[in-house]
Amino acid sequence: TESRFTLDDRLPTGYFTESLRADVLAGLGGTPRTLPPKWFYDKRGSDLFEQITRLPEYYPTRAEQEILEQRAPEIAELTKAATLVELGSGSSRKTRLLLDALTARGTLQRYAPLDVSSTALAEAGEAICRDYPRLRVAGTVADFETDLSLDDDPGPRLLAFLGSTIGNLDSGQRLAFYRTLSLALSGDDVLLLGADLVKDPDVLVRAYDDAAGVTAEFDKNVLHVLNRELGADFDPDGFEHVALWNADEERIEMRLRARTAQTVKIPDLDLSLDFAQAEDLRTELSCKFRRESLTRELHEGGFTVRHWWTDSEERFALLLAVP
Ligand code: AVJ
Repeated sequence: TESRFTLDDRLPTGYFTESLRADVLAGLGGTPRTLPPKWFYDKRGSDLFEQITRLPEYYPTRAEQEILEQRAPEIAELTKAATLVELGSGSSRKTRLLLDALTARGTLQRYAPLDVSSTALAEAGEAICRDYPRLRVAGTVADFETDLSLDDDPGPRLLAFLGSTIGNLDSGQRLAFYRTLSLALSGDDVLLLGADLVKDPDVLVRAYDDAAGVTAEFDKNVLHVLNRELGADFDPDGFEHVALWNADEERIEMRLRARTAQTVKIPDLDLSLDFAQAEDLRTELSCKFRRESLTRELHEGGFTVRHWWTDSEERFALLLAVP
């Protein structure tokens, strides 16, 4: 498989430590205190997320899978893609539905996953290389928020951004992302975007605060990451996992709420943080979408929505948009 598999590491040296330090300085000192969700995903965090996708309460993965099972052949026919680019590829279960359909259609030459984790890319890339003997796999280690250059992949390109990861961005970040992406794509390329939809708040809150406590562990994992990477002394048991529905912004907010007043030291940053009792540290936004407003914001960002598919219960949407 060696010759069909390449891995291009485009992260600047010291990227992890440097951007973690910058994010912690910017986010933990402010009010409200925030951290970007990308720091959840070390080895343990990625394993916990895999467990989340199998929880009875966490419907998005299954709903999106259902749509892809139904629509992958149609997507292959509509796009006739020569390259499947995947942002934030993670586990490849859903990717394979697209690879199968595009392989059957006979147009696919290359799979180009882009992720910040080189180990995740290497593992998933090797497996896909093995299972698709005529496919070239060209992985890129990069942070899609800062580096989106899609270079010389053969077109038409199908750019998949699945799992409603788009919901992690606030509206300003989403607009910037659409604009960069629409400029990077050419006329016959398409964007395939997965988006979780607004629904009963109880269903949403349960999806982010499951009975088994896996999401709570996932949330607190970011504190373990800060302890290990920056020498911080967070006591994860000193914080309570909270998932709340922000009805005005139509988003789930995950927070870690200090159980008691406490001081946290981060020696590598010369920081000492005083948490009041019940003070929140916001660890993730998970925005939920409606057809009209998502179509409108994509349009502002340079995309026209051509197809909109949902699962049978209309919990999740998969859309195809062109620049
Ligand atoms: C991977 C960002 C799509 O927001 O649903 C799952 C992450 N957080 N449970 C989401 C997540 C808590 C997930 N995304």
